[in-house]
Amino acid sequence: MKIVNARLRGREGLHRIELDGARIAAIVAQPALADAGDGLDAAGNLVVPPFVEPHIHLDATLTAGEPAWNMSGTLFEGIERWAERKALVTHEDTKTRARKAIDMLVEHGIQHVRTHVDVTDPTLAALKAMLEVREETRHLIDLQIVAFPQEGIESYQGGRELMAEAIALGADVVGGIPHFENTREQGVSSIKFLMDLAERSGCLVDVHCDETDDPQSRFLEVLAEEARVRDMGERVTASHTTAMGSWDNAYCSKLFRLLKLSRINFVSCPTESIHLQGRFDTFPKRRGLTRVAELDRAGLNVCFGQDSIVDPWYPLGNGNILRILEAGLHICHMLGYADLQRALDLVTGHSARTLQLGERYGLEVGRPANLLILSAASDYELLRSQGHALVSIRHGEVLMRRTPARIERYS
Ligand code: 17E
Ligand code: FE2
Repeated sequence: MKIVNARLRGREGLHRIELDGARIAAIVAQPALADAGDGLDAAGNLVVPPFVEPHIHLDATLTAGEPAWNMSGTLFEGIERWAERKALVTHEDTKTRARKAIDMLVEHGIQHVRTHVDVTDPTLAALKAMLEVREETRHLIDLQIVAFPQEGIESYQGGRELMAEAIALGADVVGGIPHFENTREQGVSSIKFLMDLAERSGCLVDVHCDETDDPQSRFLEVLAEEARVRDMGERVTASHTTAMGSWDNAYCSKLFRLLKLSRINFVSCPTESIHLQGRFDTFPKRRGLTRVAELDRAGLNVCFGQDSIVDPWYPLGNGNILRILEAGLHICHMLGYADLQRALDLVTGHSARTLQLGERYGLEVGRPANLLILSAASDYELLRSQGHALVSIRHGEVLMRRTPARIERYS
């Protein structure tokens, strides 16, 4: 298969991309072709590697209102409502809902996904279901499973054992939730425990860290320091870190030095955080997001995720990561010219680095033949037009094709 008239980010002119089975065989500059022949015609639009979903909870997806709605809109009520739904979770129920959500992701050009699966359940029913989904959907996505202790590692009965069992069963990533543990000390010891577990097992780390407006929540420094001394930074991710929006500049100026030394990754879920945070404020009201632009300017790796699709924490969502990108750029004051030129980094290359995809990702000869044809010729124009992935190619074959809406004008 070949794609012609492809525009590539950061390169002049148009290109032909040749796929040999499941690999990219050649990328060659070529003037515009009026007739695409037997090639797929990108028509001068961008061709990029697949979108990445670096942070989602597929085990909780499509459960909003079951059995009750989150009426306060807080993270903590979300956790309570989920605990009620979790009691009803079955193997088949989890698989059915996760498969529906994966279809939504696929339809928006996502081929790499990291999902947090709640392991604070003595039966580990959701985890066992998601391990099967990971294998059954390999033709659609590459799925990383995080062992995520929603109700705590130290604060939940048997939390440590459940985490270790989840990793032994085949989870890819060790999670955590230090700001939810009952005490500061438990938060700290949970991080030491999970970093030990990751080091022993060779797993990656992705911690829900400081997902609160409480400026006293300061577990990020603990996670970053653990990553630094163990030299594991690139394999470690801090998700949410919304308290950073409430920490003062003096603290952040010291903290950023450590963050840079540690080289850990960051995920922000802007639609989720603007909805869940700021809930204890009247006015002025905090935005409740981490310092995305500032992390980025400091040279740290930061990307955007969806977090939820219709669950106890967030009632909306349709799988479209570009919706998250658009909202995030607004909320984080990143609609300046320079940010618009490279906005897709936040849902492609930066996220791939967070997931440590390495040579399994990217438009380069020899790498997997996974790519998207988009509906616009630049990052800026894709955002402005609220464009889409029109074609998603995986393992050298067309996985998804979207026909844009057609508008008829009568005057
Ligand atoms: N659980 C959690 O602790 N935080 C979230 N944002 C979601 C689940 C969606
Ligand atoms: Fe999350």
